[in-house]
Amino acid sequence: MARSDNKKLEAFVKWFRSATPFIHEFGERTIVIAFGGEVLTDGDMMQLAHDINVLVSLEIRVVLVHGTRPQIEEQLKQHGVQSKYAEGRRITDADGLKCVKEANGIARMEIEATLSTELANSPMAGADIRVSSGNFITAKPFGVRNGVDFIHTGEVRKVDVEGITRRLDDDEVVLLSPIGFSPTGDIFNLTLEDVATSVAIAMKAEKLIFLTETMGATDSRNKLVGEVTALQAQELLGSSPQAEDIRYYLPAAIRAVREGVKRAHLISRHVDGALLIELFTHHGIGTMVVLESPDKLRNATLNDVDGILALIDPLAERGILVARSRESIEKEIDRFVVLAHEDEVIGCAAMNPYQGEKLAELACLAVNPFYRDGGRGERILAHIEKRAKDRNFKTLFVLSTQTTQWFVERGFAEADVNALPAERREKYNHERNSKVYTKAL
Ligand code: 1C4
Repeated sequence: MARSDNKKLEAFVKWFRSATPFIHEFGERTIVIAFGGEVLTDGDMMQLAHDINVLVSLEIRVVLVHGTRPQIEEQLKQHGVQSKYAEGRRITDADGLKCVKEANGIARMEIEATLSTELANSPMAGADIRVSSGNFITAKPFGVRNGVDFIHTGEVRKVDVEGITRRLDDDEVVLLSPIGFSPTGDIFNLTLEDVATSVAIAMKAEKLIFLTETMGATDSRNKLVGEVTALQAQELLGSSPQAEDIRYYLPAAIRAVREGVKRAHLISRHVDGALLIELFTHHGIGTMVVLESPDKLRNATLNDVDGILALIDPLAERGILVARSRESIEKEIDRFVVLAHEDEVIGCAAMNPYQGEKLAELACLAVNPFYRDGGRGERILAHIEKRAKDRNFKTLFVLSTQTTQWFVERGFAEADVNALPAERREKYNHERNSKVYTKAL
């Protein structure tokens, strides 16, 4: 076997093992996956079916909600029906409703056909996915708003939790269309995000996932935002322009986590395997909305030593941090704080006290590259500053070779090596030639 093949196999084994905690976590939990009708028109449904098949094989309870925008547009065009919009919603009149019914029928049939694939020599071999659709959504009219009658455009009124639960208990995948029925037998055209969010909330889903056209929500500099609390997501909507579908999905994600869904994700449908990356790797892709940040800043314990080493060793190799042995960290563990993202150490720092001179050193400051630029470094710094102040230290100092500007921007000023406490001065590594910065507390 070629060496490169060996490497690929090693990587595969490593990845598979690292996915185990997620497989344990999501098994038998409910995940709602919402995707626009574009997945069908662009020919990406088979790719998505492969990933859904993986989830089903891991006994994850899957509810799919599909959109139909391009299918409805096509039907309207074919039937010469004019589209009318108000308040960002389609007004569905009698002719429009005929098109909505046809579009939903076509979309649903195509999805069911794809999920029924069992081709040998393909990831769907032996899949045997049973799909269940039905009248699980009760709807009410959107009504007359600002004088505009939305006629057959509606909103979710009730979700048949018991009915969906029974289907999921029977190991079926539930497929929902963005239409609902009223007790009077009327049909209403609903939005994909309303159905997906209402179902995720009603089913107390573990996750609500929207497959999006872009990578996710962006900040004011157009940079992808990885993880946000509901409050931060709300602020983003007010302060940063978002792609069109994100403008619909982000408020839906906020609503979902505020009403009990554990996490809501916005991930690109254009990345092959996006669903699997999001669910089975530590860092995922796209934007994740949570109610509160799972980051906890706390004193380190001996259980954190492996995590601290994993974080700082690569930085020490590059000369950014000073190398530290496991023993030295264990011995001085009381000086360390860690920022933990659930069980993963994603940031750390230590405070070295020089009691006599009332000076404290901020050392070993690091944040996992994936989590940078989210204010975490600043949060750790503020914590160490407070800790030093509470213990009556008058000045905080740092030694740095490559991060000097970061400290200057946070109130530190360059100082002479002589500003260091005598004990620290003796240990100063002249070969390293680090710069010294101080900040009065
Ligand atoms: N210079 C200037 N700005 C920087 C920067 C740098 N090297 N690195 C990041 N930034 C900027 C970002 O561009 C961003 O700017 P923006 O977009 O807000 O305008 C901002 O900082 C992000 O700030 P944040 O609050 O979101 O912070 P995080 O990204 O969460 O974390 C760290 C900032 C610097 C902690 C992070 O980038 C990191 O882990 N870097 C690698 C490790 C590092 O440089 N740590 C600082 C070490 S100095 C050593 C020791 O071992 O004790 C060496 C001792 C010796 O003898 O030399 C220390 C203290 O640990 N000393």
